[in-house]
Amino acid sequence: MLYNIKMRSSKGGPHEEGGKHISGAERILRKDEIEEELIRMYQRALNHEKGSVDFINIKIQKVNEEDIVYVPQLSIEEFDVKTKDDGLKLAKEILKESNVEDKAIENGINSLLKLQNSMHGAILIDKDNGNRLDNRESRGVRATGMGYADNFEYEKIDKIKAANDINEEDIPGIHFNEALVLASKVASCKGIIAELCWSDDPNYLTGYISTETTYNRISIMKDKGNPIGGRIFFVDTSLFDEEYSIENIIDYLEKQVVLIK
Ligand code: WAQ
Ligand code: MG
Repeated sequence: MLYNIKMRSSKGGPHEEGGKHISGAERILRKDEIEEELIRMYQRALNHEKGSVDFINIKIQKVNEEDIVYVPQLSIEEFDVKTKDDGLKLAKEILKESNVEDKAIENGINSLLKLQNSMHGAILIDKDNGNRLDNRESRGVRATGMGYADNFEYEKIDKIKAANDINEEDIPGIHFNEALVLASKVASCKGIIAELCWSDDPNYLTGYISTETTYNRISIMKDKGNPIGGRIFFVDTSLFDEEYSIENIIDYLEKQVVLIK
């Protein structure tokens, strides 16, 4: 039996009452793994570099085995750049190689650069003309329901944590692991051809461009201290028809349970 464990924390009240989002996390785990994870998520919510929280929501939800889709993990490429400008330039090149048109690349990157606040989820953009496709405004579309089929990757992280007595958020690899799982789910969605992301954690400068096959990590995508991050999912609308539309994509992102093998 598997369970989806989700945490979200905010400051100034719950998210739905206008509180500021501080952190969120989710894992899909076996029953015997849940108890420990609840404590970890609680500690993580409390100890975030973005500040103290006054609202924490932790949700546990059973996952039906028959609803699970298994997808491969993206392969990983790493790029070291010296400046944010070099990072963004490389990001544009990778997007272009992945068939995203110039206009959409420009709109995508600019819509993240001009955010006044971080969104809760991602912006969906038409990969040909750069138009925004979702109507979620400042909330965006949040991908949920993903995890590793086997949790050994997380266990590795836990060992590092125990050995070094550090906070979950400061663990080398936690951002990376969670982003890789998210990007692998997003890439498995029919119609999404690429994703662009950088963190909203002020001191986490690494971002990525993922394509249908590869997670391209770029060492610097934003200025140190910048608390605004975001995600863009680039969508190929040419395969839309009566049976398949943006609603199906949003449904898959928000609801389909996906485990990474
Ligand atoms: N679905 C859609 N968008 C999301 C989700 C989600 N589940 N979670 C976060 N976002 C959006 C939201 O706008 C956040 O402000 C933004 O992404 C950044 O989220 O070393 O830490 O959780 O290879 O801060 C990437 C590089 C780190 C990792 C990403 O994102 C690496 C990161 P954060
Ligand atoms: Mg963050």
